[in-house]
Amino acid sequence: MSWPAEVAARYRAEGYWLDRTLDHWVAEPAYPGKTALVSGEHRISYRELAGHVAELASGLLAAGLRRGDRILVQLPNRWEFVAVLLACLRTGIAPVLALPAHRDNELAYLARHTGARMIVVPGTWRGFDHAAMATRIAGALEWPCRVAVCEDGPPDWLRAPAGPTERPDPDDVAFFLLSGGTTGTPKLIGRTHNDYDCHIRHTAPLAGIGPDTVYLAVLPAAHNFPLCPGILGTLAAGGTVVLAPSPEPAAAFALMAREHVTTTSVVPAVARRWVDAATASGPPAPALRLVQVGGSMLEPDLARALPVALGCRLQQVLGMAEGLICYTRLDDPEELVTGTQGRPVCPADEVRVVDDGDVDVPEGEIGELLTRGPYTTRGYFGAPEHNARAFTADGWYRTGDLVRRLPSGHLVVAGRRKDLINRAGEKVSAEEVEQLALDLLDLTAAAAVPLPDPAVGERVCLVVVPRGAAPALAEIRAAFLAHGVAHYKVPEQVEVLDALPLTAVGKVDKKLLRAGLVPS
Ligand code: OOB
Repeated sequence: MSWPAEVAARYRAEGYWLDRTLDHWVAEPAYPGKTALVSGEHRISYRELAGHVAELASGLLAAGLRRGDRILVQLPNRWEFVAVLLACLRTGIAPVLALPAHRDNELAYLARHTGARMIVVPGTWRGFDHAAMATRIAGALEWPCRVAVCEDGPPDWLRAPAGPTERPDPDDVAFFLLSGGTTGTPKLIGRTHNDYDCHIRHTAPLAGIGPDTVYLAVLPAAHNFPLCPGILGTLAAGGTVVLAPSPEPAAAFALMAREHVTTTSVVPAVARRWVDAATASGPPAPALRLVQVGGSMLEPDLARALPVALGCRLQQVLGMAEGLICYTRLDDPEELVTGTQGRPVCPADEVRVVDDGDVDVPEGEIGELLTRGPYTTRGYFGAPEHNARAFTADGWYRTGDLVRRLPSGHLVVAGRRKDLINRAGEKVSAEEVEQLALDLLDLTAAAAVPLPDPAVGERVCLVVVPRGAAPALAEIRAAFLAHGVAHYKVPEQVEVLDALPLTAVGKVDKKLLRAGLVPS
């Protein structure tokens, strides 16, 4: 699914799509000797980065991959992530950006669904053997799929002497992001060079990104939030990207002070820990100018406390891997910065707020946010049935978010219609957890619902109707983990009922379930 020809023509004519590839700056960087990446003890200049990218691009081709092929990339925040991503951008091989937290359950599905021809992983990371997992998954596929293990750099066989490569078309998919989905299986969003380049050009200036930016990538780099403008926007502008292995305050603050970090992006759960730590020990880094916060609801008290504790400005971000991004502006009055989730970043972003019948609600009233625009996808990869529900016939994406629009255009998130649990910014599909519970446990029914949690915002509560003896939480967790389910999706509380409450139309009444639950 892509933009209709007349819409694409308009985006080109109006300068939203420039018909260039996302790696346009790599081959001839503006500041070749300057540090592009800081990763552990590695400091990599733009010139060195260009060398790595050229060798990896040739290596991917020498391994038999071609433009249009798909590979899985599961790398933590290390320089190899950036180098492999840029090599893919050069060759038109589309990486599926998996999270380091994903396990067999998620990666095996992604490999199969995308026909992946290579899996790129770290060796052992945080005590988990990613190389063994990737080998298991690749071995179970009916087609050849190589495993590239990056241990202090990509493997030697993935490097070949730099040479000419076929260049992708700017309308090709640059990479696949995972949706914060609501369906039983994760959905993939193919972001094109043209759309993502537009996205970067419209966010970077609003976050003050320039050659003097030192950006700390502290959220998993495979997420849209740290990629744009974050990693890709900072590199395109000639700044420096510092890759942080963890958002843990002591380590992150030390890195911020040492590298004179100016800008970063975090989810509210991380913001809360940073504000608590900085309130005790003082602002982490004098150079810090801006902290972007998004991914889940930011409480107004935390929004007010953050600039004081961290000694910088706050920018609220309402974003989604599907496209639309809203920012509060650097010159917005304080009440908009603390009390709203910003307004769309691009003049061509279209926004509607509608009721159940898709009729626009009056300004200021709550409704579902629909959106369309030059960097908002028109459909998920290989999911025609889901696309028919998630998009209107004329291309609007149904975000599932309930919002109110102010006269200034700023949006205030008021809740959501979609059935997911937003755990510290990681989206967990209720349907996926329910299906796993039914498959792995002896149950007649299961419902996954969010429970308020002071540390992560919402956690996964599983309500079960057992067939026989009620399973204990430990048993449920063990079954999920043994099946290779990512840790953040594993239920953290269990409630046992004789039957699930139903609505008048016979659906599970999740509102009633949520209301009756007490966090333990
Ligand atoms: C970001 O992207 P996703 O794809 O993981 O999740 C999107 C969903 C939104 O539809 C909304 O439900 C929620 O996450 N969300 C927020 C929010 N920002 C995102 N809910 C409340 N307040 C906010 N500020 O989460 C994402 C992508 C790019 C930038 C920032 C966040």
